[in-house]
Amino acid sequence: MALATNLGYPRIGVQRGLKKALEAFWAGKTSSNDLLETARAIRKANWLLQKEAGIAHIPSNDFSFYDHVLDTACVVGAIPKRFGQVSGSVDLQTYSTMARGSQSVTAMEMTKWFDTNYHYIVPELAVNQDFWLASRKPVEEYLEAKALGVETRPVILGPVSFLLLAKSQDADFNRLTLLDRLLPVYEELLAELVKAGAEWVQMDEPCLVLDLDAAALSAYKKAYAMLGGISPKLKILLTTYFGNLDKNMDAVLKLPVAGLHLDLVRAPEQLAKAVSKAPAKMVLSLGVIDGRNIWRADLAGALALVEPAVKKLGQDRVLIGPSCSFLHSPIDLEAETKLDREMKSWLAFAKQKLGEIAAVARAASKGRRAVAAALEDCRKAMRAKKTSPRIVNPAVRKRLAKATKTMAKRKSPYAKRIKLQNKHLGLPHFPTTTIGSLPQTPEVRANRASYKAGRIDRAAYENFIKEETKRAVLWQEEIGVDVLVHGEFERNDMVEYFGEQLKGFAFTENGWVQSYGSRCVKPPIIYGDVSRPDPMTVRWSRYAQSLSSRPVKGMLTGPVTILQWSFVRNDQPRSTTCRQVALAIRDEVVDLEAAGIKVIQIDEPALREGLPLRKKDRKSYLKWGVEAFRFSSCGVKDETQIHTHMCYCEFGDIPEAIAALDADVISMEASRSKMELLDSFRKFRYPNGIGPGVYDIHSPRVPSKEEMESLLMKALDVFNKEQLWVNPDCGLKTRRWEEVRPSVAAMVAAAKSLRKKINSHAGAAV
Ligand code: 39S
Ligand code: ZN
Repeated sequence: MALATNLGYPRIGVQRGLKKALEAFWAGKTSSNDLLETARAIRKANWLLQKEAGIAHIPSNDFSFYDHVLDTACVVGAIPKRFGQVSGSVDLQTYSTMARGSQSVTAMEMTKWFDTNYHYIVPELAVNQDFWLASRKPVEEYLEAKALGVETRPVILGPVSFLLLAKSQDADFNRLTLLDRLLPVYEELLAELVKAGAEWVQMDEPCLVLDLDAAALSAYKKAYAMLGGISPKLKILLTTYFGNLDKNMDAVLKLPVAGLHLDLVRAPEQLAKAVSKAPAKMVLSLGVIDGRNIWRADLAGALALVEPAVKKLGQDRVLIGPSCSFLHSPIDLEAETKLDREMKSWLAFAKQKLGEIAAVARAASKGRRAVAAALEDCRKAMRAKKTSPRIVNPAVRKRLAKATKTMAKRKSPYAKRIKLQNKHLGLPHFPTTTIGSLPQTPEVRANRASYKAGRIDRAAYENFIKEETKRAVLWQEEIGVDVLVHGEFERNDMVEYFGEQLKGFAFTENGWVQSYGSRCVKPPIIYGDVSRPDPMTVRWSRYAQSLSSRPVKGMLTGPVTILQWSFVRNDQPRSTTCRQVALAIRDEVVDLEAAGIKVIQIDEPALREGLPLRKKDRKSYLKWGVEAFRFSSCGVKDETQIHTHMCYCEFGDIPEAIAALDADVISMEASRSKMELLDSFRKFRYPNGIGPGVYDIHSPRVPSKEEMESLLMKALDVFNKEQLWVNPDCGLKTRRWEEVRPSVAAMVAAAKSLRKKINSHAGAAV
């Protein structure tokens, strides 16, 4: 039999139960026992559901309270010293502090998990890092499932990917040199799993889809030579996802592992080679159901891949699974009550995808006739979608065909624009601003929920939002911020809000996906050609600007980010969809300018995240991505100042692309990594205005004026004083006013103090 397998199931719980339990625990409203209980219930429900769906290899240890990379660091005892001496398992309090920081310690860094919108906690490793088996979470969860009558395959982030995804705490050293110290801990863990009865262990090594050098490949060889030989009873499934093994394939097929998982949604072309070269006995796990998107699978297409592999290898050497963990997929389509039937017939969420896996596995074992009804149903839905009039909009296509290169260029170069803007705006040196959003308090959310549920009418809701906005604008004026924001109280999310107003988008009620820790997003679904029937933000921006004589920024999300944070149609190139979104945003930008908005920010935090994992694919992505941003931003006069914002990524490798956006000002995440960002800008002279974030908004800690001033001094080593802006790392929607008020006030004080210092040094080179 070709068995059905899964690599990971969403852990947030159907009604985001984990989020609610975590936040209640952090707020001191519940005990750690309450939280543990919720977690146990989620795991149980997930295991039983998968068993019910006919999945033979069910994952365990795919659960995490915050992040699975942080969990791995806790398992191998890589707990940075500032979180105190830990003698056993890290308790939930310490674990939370590692992830989120506290008033006295800074959090660990967080960054994007490959090219997804999921963020992982970056392990910090010292040159002489000690590792030890500090937590037995994988063993405990394996036994927990077993006690429920579910045999599982524990999932563990593999040692080489763990090291490659970590960062060096000390002066830069090669993290792979720590492999010899790390492997004994993995050995001990695997031995305990074998003892507990585990037959298979899933070792995730997603770094195998990256461009790797010889040193990394030899680390893989060493690691799996050791782990593969632990026990004749243990079978390792080496899991790769998000891309093609490509040149790494030959080395991987030589590793002494029992099975290899391939992502055949992203890279179906790698299957033929794997099938022909896999050593006798190696099991291939075929990832044919998309874990990253919500479209219903083309079952016949999946079978066309699977059948030749089964023929060559035999059923017993084939597993059928998702392309990657369902961590990135919403949970259950059945929970959607507002999507129409036709739309639902095009979609599948995690739960439905389990059914697809089971169907493909069944057909692979028993022949297509065993799933004839499912195949026929699927074929009908796909044919209907292909010819549906909801998808094509001729006007959008015509406009796109006519778009010209000059539409992607500002009228004058930056040097000329900035003079006009300075006159137009009259800002001091080191102007202060915030990224856009202000606290989305429970009260704001509750009001929106009431409005959506029809408990209050539109007028009542809008009055409430108006009052919030007014209070926010006046507060910013009072503490002396130079370029104000309206606070975005009317928005649920920076992508969903636009998706709801654009044509060609559908949105869900419950399609939550974990973004980081307790934070979730509900990505909209782009199913058809995109257009903007009406202005989306002009009314709120105009209102906010009417409250102040200082500039209030118009706030938009850029086309690449809207694309990256949505579920995107798979029937045309991403670049085409992105250009359609870009033209819709362009219309909004032009309308904001006409409404008297002088500064317009178009956020592109996901530009770096969307960067292809392989170097050879990057140039073309950056070309269309940068062009899309410019399409959206270049419809304005020279006097209008365009800002953009980026966060939570390593930007070091794309400074040219960032400069090519030609935004007048960019604000960037920089403080959690202590302005590491500056190094890349030392090498590359960034020409336009720039605000490297001076404080970490993902932590409840209130920063001091002094520390922000010293970060700004550091920044002045690299940028000149005409260029430098002062702002936090990111938007403030996840923070509480109690934290935001003193933080932003201290930030403004830091800028003022710097102005004084620099002016008293007038004439001296700064
Ligand atoms: N990706 C996206 N799409 N958006 C982003 O802002 C970011 N930022 C970066 C990177 N990726 C992103 C960091 N990631 C959140 C999510 C992701 C983040 C940062 C923050 C976040 O705050 N998410 C909220 C959360 O998890 C949900 C936001 C939302 O959609 O809590 N809120 C809705 C709204 O405000 C629904 C709110 C809600 O939970 O309308 N309502 C309650 C319910 O449905 C009822 C309301 C109540 O009574 O409280 O149960
Ligand atoms: Zn940000």
